[in-house]
Amino acid sequence: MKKPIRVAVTGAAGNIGYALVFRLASGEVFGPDQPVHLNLIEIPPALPALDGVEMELDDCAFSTLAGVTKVDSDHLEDGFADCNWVLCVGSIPRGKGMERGDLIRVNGPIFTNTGKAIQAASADDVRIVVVGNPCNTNCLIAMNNAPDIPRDRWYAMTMLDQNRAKTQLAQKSGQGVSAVKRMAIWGNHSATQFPDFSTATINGKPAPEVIGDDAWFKDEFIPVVQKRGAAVIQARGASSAASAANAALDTVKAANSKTADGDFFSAAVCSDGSYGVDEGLIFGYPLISDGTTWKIEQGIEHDEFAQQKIEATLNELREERDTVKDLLA
Ligand code: NAX
Repeated sequence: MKKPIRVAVTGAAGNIGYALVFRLASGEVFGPDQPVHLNLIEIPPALPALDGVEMELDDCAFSTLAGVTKVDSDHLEDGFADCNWVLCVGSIPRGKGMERGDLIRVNGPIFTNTGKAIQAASADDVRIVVVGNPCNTNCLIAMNNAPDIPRDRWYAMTMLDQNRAKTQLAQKSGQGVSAVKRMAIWGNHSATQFPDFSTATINGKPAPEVIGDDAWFKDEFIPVVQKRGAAVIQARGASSAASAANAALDTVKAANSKTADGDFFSAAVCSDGSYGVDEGLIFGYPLISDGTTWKIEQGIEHDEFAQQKIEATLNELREERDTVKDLLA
């Protein structure tokens, strides 16, 4: 029997956690022959709910689930012990009428401890996906509190934005979503993100050519993608959960496999200075993975419109970084 892959999920009894852990256990992500051990982490008041999640995992009788370890968030090193993947979901979600920026000081401190504990306890090959918002800056905090972990191991999630954008393009063009490729999300997972339609293709043709309506891209597509999270909150009275969990799994799959020739996927990673972004910021880029590490897609030319959008989201991330300066070790 293969050695189990150990996956830690923080906030495992929350809405996203509940939509995430069963799919992790089912074999969907790492394959039908690969056992998975789940380390489920919650704050102490949520541990009874976590017992219920474990019971339901038992009741699924997944052949790929090698075991479950439940850990309270006061013992994070136990939670991350020997983990190959850490999915940081646990945090306070954005409520109705609340902007992500408001969350930054509430959720930031969770991630100093997270970074330290991941460095102290996780497996040598650990990779981390930060979902909890503000995810770019939470990832920045955790990464800076774990200086011994190589920087290419850290991802903040912009895959949900990529998936939202792909669907908008598919629906507008009347094509299936798998016809849409090369959909880049630049910058912050926030309302300033830049969903870059200029690189997107539909059945191999440039999306702007296929759709042929510049005003639609600028006046509808971009705002719809940027504000989709707020629209879901408005409609559901709660933030995106199933689609967010799906995107977290898509991120793990994309990072863990070779990107198809000519395509890329979106995630926010530690900038090496590409495209004029400050080195060390966690910035959303188009990435090409070899299954272990990634490269930023190079050579994309941005017109003035795109440059302004990228500058705006970059400035927001600089401000967020300045707000949490005291938390960057
Ligand atoms: P829930 O409130 O349903 O669940 C969060 C869970 O985290 C709760 O069970 C809570 O007990 C737990 N938790 C809180 N602090 C913790 C800590 N220090 N350690 C461990 N667990 C802790 O929120 P949910 O809807 O699941 O959303 C979770 C996070 O995802 C939020 O920050 C939310 O804003 C963020 N999102 C990120 C998205 C992205 O694309 N990056 C999209 C969806 C979502 O908005």
